Amino acid sequence: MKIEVIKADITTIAVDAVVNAANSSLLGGGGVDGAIHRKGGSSILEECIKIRERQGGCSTGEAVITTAGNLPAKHVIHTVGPIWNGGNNNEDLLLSNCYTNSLRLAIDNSCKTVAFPNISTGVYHFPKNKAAQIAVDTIQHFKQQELLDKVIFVCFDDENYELYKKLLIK
Ligand code: AR6
Repeated sequence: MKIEVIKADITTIAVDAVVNAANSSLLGGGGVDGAIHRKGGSSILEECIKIRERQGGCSTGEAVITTAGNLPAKHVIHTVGPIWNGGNNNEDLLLSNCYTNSLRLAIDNSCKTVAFPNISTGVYHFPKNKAAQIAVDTIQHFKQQELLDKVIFVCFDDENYELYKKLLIK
């Protein structure tokens, strides 16, 4: 499994699954979530609403999958990152779970290429340096790597891009 880092808008990436940094309502919001719903169109929200009716949203650290609507990707995996609350509220494990559970769901849906945004580092205020370390560490230690071809970390801001490059390009 290859691991890459790029600086881009995740709504432009043609992979089997792009991951969305959603909230537990699954009803959309700002940041990357807003961009995915805006560009992907209403079919994504329609499926999110069906998932809500079935299971009542999505818990922190968990993930659900929908169509990608008009996006170039095939699927959107919606995961809910932890809101940073000082660091003693299980934030690290919950963030790591987002990456692991998203990849498991990708594999269950025959996805081979997956693109991640920098989950929780926007509105949810997870420290970027720590979040990048957790993301890279979790992906590098993922147990079923042979079932995937490529994971791309899609950074949107320079700070995250530099952090990920430092961790990945040695
Ligand atoms: N492509 C890639 N990354 C992006 C894009 C984009 N188009 N837009 C923003 N980012 P955030 P969170 C980066 O706030 O912290 C929403 O309202 C951004 O620079 O989107 O997990 C949800 O509904 C940052 O590094 O997500 C939730 O309520 C990263 O994406 C809440 O925000 C994550 O920032 C989730 O907060």
